[in-house]
Amino acid sequence: MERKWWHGLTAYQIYPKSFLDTNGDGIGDLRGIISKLDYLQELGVGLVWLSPVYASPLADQGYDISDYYRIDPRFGTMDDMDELLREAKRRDIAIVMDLVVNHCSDEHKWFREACRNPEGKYGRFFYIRKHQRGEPMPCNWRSYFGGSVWSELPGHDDYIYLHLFHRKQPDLNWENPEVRREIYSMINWWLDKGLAGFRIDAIINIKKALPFRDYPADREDGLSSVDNMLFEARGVLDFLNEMADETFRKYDAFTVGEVFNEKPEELPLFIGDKGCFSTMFDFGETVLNQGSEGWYAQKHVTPEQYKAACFESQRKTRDTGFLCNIIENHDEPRGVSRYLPEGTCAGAYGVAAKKLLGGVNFMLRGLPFLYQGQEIGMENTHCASIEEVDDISARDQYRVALDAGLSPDEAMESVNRFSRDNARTPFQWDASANAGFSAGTPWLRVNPNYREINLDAQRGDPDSVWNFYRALIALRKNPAFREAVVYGQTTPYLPELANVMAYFRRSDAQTLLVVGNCQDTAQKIPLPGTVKQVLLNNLRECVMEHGTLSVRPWQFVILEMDA
Ligand code: TEU
Ligand code: CA
Repeated sequence: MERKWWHGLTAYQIYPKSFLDTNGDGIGDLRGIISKLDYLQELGVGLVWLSPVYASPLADQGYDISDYYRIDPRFGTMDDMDELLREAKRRDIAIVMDLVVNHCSDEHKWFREACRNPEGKYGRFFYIRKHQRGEPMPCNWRSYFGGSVWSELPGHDDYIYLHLFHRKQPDLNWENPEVRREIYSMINWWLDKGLAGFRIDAIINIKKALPFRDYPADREDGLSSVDNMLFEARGVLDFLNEMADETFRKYDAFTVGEVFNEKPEELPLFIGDKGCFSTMFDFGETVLNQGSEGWYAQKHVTPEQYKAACFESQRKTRDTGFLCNIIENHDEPRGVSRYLPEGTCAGAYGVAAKKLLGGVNFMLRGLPFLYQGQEIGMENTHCASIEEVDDISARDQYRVALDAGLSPDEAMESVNRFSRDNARTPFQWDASANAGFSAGTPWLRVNPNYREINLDAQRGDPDSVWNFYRALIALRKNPAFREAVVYGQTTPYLPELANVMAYFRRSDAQTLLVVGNCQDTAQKIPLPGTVKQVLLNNLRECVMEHGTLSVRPWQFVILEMDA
């Protein structure tokens, strides 16, 4: 495997709207990010992904872009962006932005033109079809946010257009070379500015299985998941390689794809040495227990399932490349609320368990990607009724649950577990009003637990979640352990030992043993050799006698073994 400039870094996702508001309008902004670059440096971050800050009506919080060449005034100005790039560079932090090109906003000039003249040049930028009211739609696909993927073209009762996501996110027609050229020029414009690369949104969706056709209905609404279409679509890699040749490859840019539904044999084509992306996210754990029914039917993930999914991802990438290891992002609940057994965060072992989850994930081979607030152990929030929920996906899932016969309370329970709002509540900087996020009214309610969980309280506490993450990042950066921590292969150790997640990371010269005891009871674990030193421990002591490691509930250790 070829070595790349980004391999040894620790990456961090910023959701700008919720990071830090500097002008009191309740919305996080670029100036807020600039003012926290020293913080990110102190934490040890080497690469930052910014969720979208482009001009946008924010129907899907910026994933609906109305101008790719402008910064939304709510986030700041292009001068702020340039300053951010400059200041980040001074601190050795690479900045990557979101690339959202499966769709744009219905307020983008291309779509406005298409509405003016559906048969003209810009009509061909989208999937627009002639259609009489009452006729069946060209296909019965369900949009990711609920309802048909087809909506009436504004201003025309005899045309419809395709949107796999919200109706304010019309899909761009990648089959049209003019669309692709526009996208590539835009990408190069940003790379010329000094951007290090992109996180590439929903990219697998750009290739549609054509001609449009129905698939078997899989819910009460009579529609069919887009997954069925994606499974059949062929040729997405032709688009992606063309894009990489025209853009990223010329700049040695860093790219991370948001790819679900890849076919196993395609993995090297995505992230191998000649792959179209540098890397992509490991969603192996994210998709656990996801069925076609919806959130309400989704069961809690057990530690055993979690372990098996991690090891499977490690196995399938060992000769191919790096995936990005995550426990959460802006589309998911908080990792600690999701993967730790119910009640753990609030219980006696909460802090230890949060560190354990962070540790077992961070130490896997790949690029560790933290999401803002993860480093202080931020948790899910709670909404009493659907009116308090902002997330369009959660609102749709509430309906899905009601349609399936659940009571409003039960439906809210599933919304509270999975709502994207969980990750989007403002960053908890300190114990002052609004967690120090804003002097105004935050756009989304601050999690009321901010008085206990905030950065300020954790900074000076050597036993805090934050100081633990800092130690993990420092270990990854330490040249003495780089070969094992960054490049060492992962080998599961005693995988059959229930609720214990243990693995080796081995380089030619070193063997590290990572052990996490994912349960409320102590456990004795045979040691596979002599321990040279304890590199990291989420508790104060580490008991090792007669070839046995005795771990306490939720204890996590990294041991250096005699090679
Ligand atoms: O998410 C894509 C998304 O919704 C996935 O969950 C989807 O299931 C996948 O594409 C299937 O192939 C991204 C963003 O992260 C999210 O915030 C946006 O709402 C969405 O795209 C639309 O841009
Ligand atoms: Ca602001």
